[in-house]
Amino acid sequence: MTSDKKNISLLADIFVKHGLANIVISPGSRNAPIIISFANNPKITTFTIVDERSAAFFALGMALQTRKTTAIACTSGSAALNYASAISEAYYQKIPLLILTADRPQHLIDVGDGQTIRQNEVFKNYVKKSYALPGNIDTEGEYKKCQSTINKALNDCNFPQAGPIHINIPFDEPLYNPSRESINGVAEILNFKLETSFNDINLIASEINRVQKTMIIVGQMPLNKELNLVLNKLSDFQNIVVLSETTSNLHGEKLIDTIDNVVSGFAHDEKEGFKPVVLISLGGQITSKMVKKFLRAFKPDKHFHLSPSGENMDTYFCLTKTVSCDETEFLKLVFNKLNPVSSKYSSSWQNRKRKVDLKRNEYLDRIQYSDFKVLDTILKKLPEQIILHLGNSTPVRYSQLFGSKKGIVYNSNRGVSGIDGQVSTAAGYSFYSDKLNILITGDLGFFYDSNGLMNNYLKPTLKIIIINNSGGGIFRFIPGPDTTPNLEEFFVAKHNWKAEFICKAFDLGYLKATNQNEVEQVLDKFFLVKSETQVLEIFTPSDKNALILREYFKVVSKNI
Ligand SMILES: Cc1ncc(C[n+]2csc(CCOP(=O)(O)OP(=O)(O)O)c2C)c(N)n1
Ligand SMILES: [Mg+2]
Repeated sequence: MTSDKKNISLLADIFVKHGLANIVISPGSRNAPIIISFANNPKITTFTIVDERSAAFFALGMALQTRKTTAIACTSGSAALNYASAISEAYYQKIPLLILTADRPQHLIDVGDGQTIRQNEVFKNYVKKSYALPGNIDTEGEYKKCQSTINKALNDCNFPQAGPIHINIPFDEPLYNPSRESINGVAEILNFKLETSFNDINLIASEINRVQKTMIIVGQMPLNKELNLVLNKLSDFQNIVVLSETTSNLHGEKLIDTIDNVVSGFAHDEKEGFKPVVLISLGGQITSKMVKKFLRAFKPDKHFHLSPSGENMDTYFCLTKTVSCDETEFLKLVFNKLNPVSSKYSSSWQNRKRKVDLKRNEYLDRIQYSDFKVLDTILKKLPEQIILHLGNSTPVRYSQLFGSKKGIVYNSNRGVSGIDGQVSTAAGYSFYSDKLNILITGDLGFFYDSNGLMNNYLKPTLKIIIINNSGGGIFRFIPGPDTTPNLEEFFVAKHNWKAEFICKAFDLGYLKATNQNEVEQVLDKFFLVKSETQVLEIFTPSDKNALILREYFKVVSKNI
């Protein structure tokens, strides 16, 4: 069974022929043809989530985990606008999301009809492309045009690099009529291969061979074992240092994966010595504000950015050239052209890292119960082979101080760093994942997206840890807010909220801890329970956290 609206029936048919299977639909009337065409197609798995903002983040998490385009569909009006924050995250994190918004026919826009806004291209600033389907496809010409628009849109979701695509679809009434005959579309699947330029390979290899100090910095990336291998091999060169973050999903003995620890310890007069001459960057957002500040102040002579889509990401305001390439293939070919260069550059970074990481451990052994101590305890007790979702604000930033652990896949909405979709994203990611999925979120991030629990798809392998420090603790730490009279009320948004009854409302397991002993006791139990989705709320002393973290950065930079 499908809808009698041929445009959407054709889309559902071609969606399947592109090898796609998942769609998250929010209830409504104008999108009834989408519900009928997708929910009754045995080859499509259709999820229903009421809150469109949460539905879009759920789909984003699912697309991230399946590495396949996931669709979302909603009715007309403000429903569509609720997709915006997840769409912007998908855009900057390069995640394939197909956005289907049902709309009124053009003649019903701005004439006082209910639930009607100007939806065409409504997301144009943060989608790769916006399309609109014709309302009717009765002629051969209209049919062909609709089919080619659908194929273009589905291919655009992944080539040359993944991202969100919007299709706005007008439906006239009646909306609920089924049709027994399905439309048989033709899928045109692009077979896209990124060309690697040998000139660029030679250029970059000769630059590296020419200088004593090359830095490779890796932003957010999905797990990629081949990339991890070639970067580890590159980190063996004396003149190359490889900087990564937990969200880079890389692991290796010589990778500098605690960037903030190392850079925060640089005395002003030694920064010139640690700066690179040649900088190569790849991947998405860099979380460390410190390294951005360092490289913007101590600019390399040359900066090359590797990007499949050829985007000009001039993060350090000294970009020399963007190289369109598959980063892994490209670095492998560069590696084959490198000569050993005698240099102290890599060892100077390695030595510094060893020293500051030691200081970190000494400091952690003697501090009192606090966010920092709790994160240390959680990270030490994490089971192996898990998916770790890191909330924005302090959870993802604390993780950078500890470095990456082998066997853990790290996710975080670092595309635009919003705190508005963390629970929904983890829920969507964990749906098809066969691993334990653990989300570490701040309290405001949890309460903001507690609607992420408002669906019937929560897996028992999803565990949520809330670090409840009674507000936006980050604002007590960063310079600025505490110089104003508005810190606690308008920056931290101080509160006394607790998650217990939200968990009861959604029938989830709930545990809490209020001191170090309780945290240590409850964690082992928490990670072992596989029978239900659980929330562990850890209450920390809001007045101590910032002092302890500020003191930490003083300690790691003293007498180093
Ligand atoms: C959607 C959205 N609104 C506002 C912000 C600004 N912001 C950044 S961090 C933060 C506080 C987050 O508090 P919490 O989740 O408790 O984490 P904590 O700072 O305590 O670690 C806010 C409001 C944001 N990043 N995203
Ligand atoms: Mg907080």
